[in-house]
Amino acid sequence: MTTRFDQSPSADGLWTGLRGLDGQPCAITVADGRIVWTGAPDAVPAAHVSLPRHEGGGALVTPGLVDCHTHLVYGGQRANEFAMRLAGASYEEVAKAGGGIVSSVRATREASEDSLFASASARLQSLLAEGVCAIEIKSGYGLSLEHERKQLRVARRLGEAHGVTVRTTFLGAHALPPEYAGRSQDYIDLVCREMLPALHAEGLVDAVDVFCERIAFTLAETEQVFQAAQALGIPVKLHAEQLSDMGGAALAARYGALSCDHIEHLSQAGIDAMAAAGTVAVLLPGAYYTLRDTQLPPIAALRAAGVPMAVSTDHNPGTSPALSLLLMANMACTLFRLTVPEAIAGITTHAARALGLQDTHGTLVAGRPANFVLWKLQDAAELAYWFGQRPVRCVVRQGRIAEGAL
Ligand code: DI6
Ligand code: FE
Repeated sequence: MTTRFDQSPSADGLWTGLRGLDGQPCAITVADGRIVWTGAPDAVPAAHVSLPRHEGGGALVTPGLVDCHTHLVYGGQRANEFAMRLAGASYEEVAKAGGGIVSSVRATREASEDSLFASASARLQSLLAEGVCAIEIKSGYGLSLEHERKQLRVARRLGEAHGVTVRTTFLGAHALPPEYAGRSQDYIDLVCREMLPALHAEGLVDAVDVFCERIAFTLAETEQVFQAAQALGIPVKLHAEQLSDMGGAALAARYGALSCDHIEHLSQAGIDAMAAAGTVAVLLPGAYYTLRDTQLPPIAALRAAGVPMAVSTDHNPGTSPALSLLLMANMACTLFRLTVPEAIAGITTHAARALGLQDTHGTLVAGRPANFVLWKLQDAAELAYWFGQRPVRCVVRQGRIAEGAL
């Protein structure tokens, strides 16, 4: 399939006239799509001096951004629920009234694979144009083998077509499908015994997630899914303590989870367990904002415990219809009081770690695939300062100048 990405120019050569996040001048050499050297402009290896030049003109450079928590593939949209909430209904009341996740399940089941690909492609393009070079995409709006497979296949196709690293997460335990009403255990058995093994065998599952919440699945059900994942050697992560403290984070940490996400109601015990397990805290200010939540995640305690904090869009049609990771960085600072360096690490280094991609993404290091962004900005703080604009000059993704130009 011919795509715009395939036609983008190679980024191979010597990139000069750059400034790093520390404000210091720097240069990068790219060969065969990989970073082969990075350092000070006066230390460029002699062998690189004659390579084709890409002159940055003093542009700020950062690693490619990483959006580590999205539900990007779904049918329809849910602006009607936005209106219901404006009229006073809570997220839980909307869900109980037949809206919520289950209404996206209906629309996703009705949609063809190609139409899901087309709608998710358009959304993905917004994120890519802002510098995203790796993204997690969850299933969870199919809730049957056939329809979860369809979502995950679309996620894989998006990665190939757009030249972006996609990590797929199986979120079969997102909500109880209507045909299993009152039979939660039967559905969890289906998830563990049929759906997960089949999708894993098809190479569609990079990680497994559960929505552990009083409106979704219990701690015991969550553990059953984790056991099934562990038996197949698949890493886990968790939608934990968003609306209440269920003890999910401590459970996830016991299973060596990559991340616990949302965590507004996270307890100190949960924080300690995450710190000990090296589990990343994924902060989702878009959902906090949309739901007009008032319970702040325990940022100071996470910081004190040394838990790495990532920031993500949580893009989904119900609680976070957000398509700007920089806006999320801004909100993480304004709403959650992250420092600017924390917010930048949250959408690069720590986000990569939340996906198990810490050895290939999220930092500018020789030997890694060339994923970096040149910004029309003077100061690193501007990354989290502006909102509603796209200050990208160009994006090098998978070794190509994929967005913008010099
Ligand atoms: N947490 C979320 O943020 C989304 N799912 C979840 O478990 C919300 C999904 C939706 O409302 O469609
Ligand atoms: Fe989510």
